[in-house]
Amino acid sequence: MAKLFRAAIMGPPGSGKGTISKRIAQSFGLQYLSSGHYLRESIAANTEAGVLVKTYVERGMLVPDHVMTRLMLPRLEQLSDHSWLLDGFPRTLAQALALNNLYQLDLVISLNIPYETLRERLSDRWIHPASGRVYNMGFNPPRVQGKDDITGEPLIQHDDDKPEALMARLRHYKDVAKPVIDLYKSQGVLHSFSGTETDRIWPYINSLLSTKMHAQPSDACQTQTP
Ligand code: G5P
Ligand code: MG
Repeated sequence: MAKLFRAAIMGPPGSGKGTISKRIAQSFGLQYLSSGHYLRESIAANTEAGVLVKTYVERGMLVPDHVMTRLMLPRLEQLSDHSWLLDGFPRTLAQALALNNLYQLDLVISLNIPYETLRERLSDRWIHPASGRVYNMGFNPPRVQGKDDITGEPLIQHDDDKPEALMARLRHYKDVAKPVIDLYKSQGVLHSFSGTETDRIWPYINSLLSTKMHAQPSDACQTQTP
């Protein structure tokens, strides 16, 4: 049996984690777990935890570590025979250490995208709430403005993409991510990608994954796109 492959993708809000994760999952058959998706699912279910989570997400604040680890780690336990990719988790050093106690990551992708690019992208992002399909009015607009391509239902904007919450998310990201990035750098699994366009970054990530998934253990490297 092929060795299991465990990866995570990090980056500020709007850096393309979701877009790139879906391409990785499709191209390499990894199970894809998005922290934002599970949080929104718990908000939609209106459980006690969901009501609490909503108060953080709405304000663009990080959900407490113990809530996040309780949300994410049991899902990984159910995937013990699968290769997987985490999007948006771990976000803090406490989360990374909790994950580290259970699993050694083979690869961590870190996306470095200029602030102005992030701001433009997120203020243009619209979602189909029932399916989670994401549209961008410039990058991948819906066929009919304001409507989901498949169902024709109305698109909405996340509360956490609205200007005030967005500023708070971008401000916090750097401070919180630094020790996590340092941890993965010290473990030799971190690969960083810089650029303003997902389509230009993707070929480098695709080629890295092709190499890593066929040749382990991985070596430390800082991959920079031109
Ligand atoms: P999320 O849901 O994890 P964020 O804040 O990390 O949210 P987000 O918004 O989901 O990040 P992304 O996944 O990095 O962004 O990016 P994306 O969705 O793929 O792309 C963003 C937009 O740009 C899309 O419209 C896409 O189509 C477009 N786009 C992509 N590439 C290009 C391009 O090349 N050009 C152009 N023009 N457009 C492009 O987390 C939400 C909240 O949950 C909590 C926090 O409160 C967080 O704010 N949370 C956690 N809290 C604590 N710990 C954790 N681990 C948490 N995880 C989530
Ligand atoms: Mg996302």
